[in-house]
Amino acid sequence: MKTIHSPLHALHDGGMELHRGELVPCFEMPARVDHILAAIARTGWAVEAPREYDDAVLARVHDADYLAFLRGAYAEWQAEGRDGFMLPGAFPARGMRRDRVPAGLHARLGYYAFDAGSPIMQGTWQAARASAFCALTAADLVAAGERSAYALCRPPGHHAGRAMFGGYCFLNNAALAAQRLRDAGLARIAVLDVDYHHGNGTQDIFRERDDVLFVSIHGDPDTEYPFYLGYADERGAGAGEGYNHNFPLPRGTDWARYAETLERALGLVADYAPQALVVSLGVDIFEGDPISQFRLGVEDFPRLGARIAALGLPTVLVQEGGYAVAGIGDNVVGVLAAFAGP
Ligand code: OKP
Ligand code: ZN
Repeated sequence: MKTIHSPLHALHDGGMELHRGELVPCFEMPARVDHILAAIARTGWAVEAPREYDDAVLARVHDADYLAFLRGAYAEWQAEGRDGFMLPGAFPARGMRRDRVPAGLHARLGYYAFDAGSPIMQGTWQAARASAFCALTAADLVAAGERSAYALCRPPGHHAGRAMFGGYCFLNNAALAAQRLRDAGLARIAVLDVDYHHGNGTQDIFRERDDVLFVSIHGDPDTEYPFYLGYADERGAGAGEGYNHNFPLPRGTDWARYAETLERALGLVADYAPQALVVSLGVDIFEGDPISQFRLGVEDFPRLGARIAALGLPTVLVQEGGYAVAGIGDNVVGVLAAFAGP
């Protein structure tokens, strides 16, 4: 199985995030990719650079005004004589205007963001585009007949909405991959999100659609980020009603508990009979993860991979979270091994 990777991810580096009331260095750091690449190098699997795509491909999932904001925000910041990284401090919550995009840079920053945990810096746009290109390239490979491909995306994507960034995510890599598969003529795509955090962006992007099924297993949003989406009663809307399934699980969930829920989730995917599967592969379900609360051990990731691979579907695996940096490579390769064959 091919890994699609771009070194441009490293241009997004060095910010701070507001984490539960404290300003701390971002858990989402370039070293994550180094560890994944090192583990992949030990397997001998091929690593390739992504293809290039124009903004029209990104606009299949994201609004044009949002893409323009991401593209130009840092230059505007520099024009104000600032450097370092940008973080928003105010957001349009209930009772405030969301129907107009304000003019000022800081006002727009909060308008398009949903948390103060996702700094934008000099290289963020380039890194986010390269990350999206990895997912799109992996989707193109699978559309062209490969059984599976792994997009080593960084920054991650599943929290990014049509016109919204947050949770370290700017462009929704998994949604772009799913849309790319649709645009290649595949009729039904399933997205299975196993990251510890609910993929609110992906859910929202496909909420009213029946051509992309979204199934997610994650920490209960009553206490776990992103808090305001990911509950079991969110089933999709309009034509998409019944094509969205959330499985929130409590803190402390171990493999035994996880595996039961996984079977139900996989059953929903199988019943949908999709032409391809996109996996939002967050390995922050690992017991050693510093910001997550499930208890999967290193030995559980090959089990997870084997269960997903047993669906027998053409599969695009898209890297999402995983912040136990030293263990991230083994956990990712543990899942991928089931797809790579003997
Ligand atoms: C991204 B992914 C809130 C910051 C909280 C965000 C965690 C994002 C996880 N100010 N941290 O799903 O692994
Ligand atoms: Zn996560």
